[in-house]
Amino acid sequence: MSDSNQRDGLSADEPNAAESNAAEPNATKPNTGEPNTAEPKAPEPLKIKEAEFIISAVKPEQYPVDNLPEVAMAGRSNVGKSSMINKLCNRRHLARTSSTPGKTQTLNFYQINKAYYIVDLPGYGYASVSKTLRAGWGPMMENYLRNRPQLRGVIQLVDIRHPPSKDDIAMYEWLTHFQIATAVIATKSDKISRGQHGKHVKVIRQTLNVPKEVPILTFSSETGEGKEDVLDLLGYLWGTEILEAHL
Ligand SMILES: Nc1nc2c(ncn2[C@@H]2O[C@H](COP(=O)(O)OP(=O)(O)OP(=O)(O)O)[C@@H](O)[C@H]2O)c(=O)[nH]1
Ligand SMILES: [Mg+2]
Repeated sequence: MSDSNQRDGLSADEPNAAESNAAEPNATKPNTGEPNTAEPKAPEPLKIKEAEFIISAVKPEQYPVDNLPEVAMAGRSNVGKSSMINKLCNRRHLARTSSTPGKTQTLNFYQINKAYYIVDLPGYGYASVSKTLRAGWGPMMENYLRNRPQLRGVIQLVDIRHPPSKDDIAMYEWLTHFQIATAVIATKSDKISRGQHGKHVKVIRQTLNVPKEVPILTFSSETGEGKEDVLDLLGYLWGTEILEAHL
């Protein structure tokens, strides 16, 4: 697919921004690379009542065919993608987590409320994941992100403690380049004091060059901080199909 693979015109009442208490103005919508033109629309408050692991896919033929809206979780190995999925779904062992980086190496599809998918992507940026494996899932992930019409957006996770890595920057630039709606979540927020959140989020925003209208939420899989905001964000992204139909 070419650069014309646009998911534009997204707009809705937005989830609360993590840095709303910080020095920066409220952030609002995921980055689409395009101006928002649709009328704002209030999202339904989202509750995850059912979450089911469907498939660990390594090729497109294995992706679900039921045409439900999908949101994918991207981020460095070990940043907490699988842990976040578990926390959002109130399930301890739905997605496999590990303190050893590189646990998720396939595209794992979780069906939510029989209506949506969350897709757990392999983590990038860890040398210990063998080159052969990376060579395998790099193109697989790229192919998925560029050629999956059901994909409504990507949530990119970064570690709140550290400035984004080169890989984080490359990932965010790549998503922006292909005009994939992208929101950023600063995770492991329990690891630093609340008073420091705004400062760290600001560094993340500057380093990734995230426009001020794009939300950077904070989240912790340990404490559940930010869970409601992330659920709102998911609901918003899944719902963008309806808005596009009205353009
Ligand atoms: N303190 C704290 N630890 C976390 C948090 N989220 C994840 N972790 C820990 O970080 C480690 C990695 O978490 P995973 O969820 O497996 O990370 P991942 O991004 O899925 O990693 P890959 O599958 O390798 O890409 C585990 O030991 C988790 O317990 C968090 O919010 N706070
Ligand atoms: Mg994982």
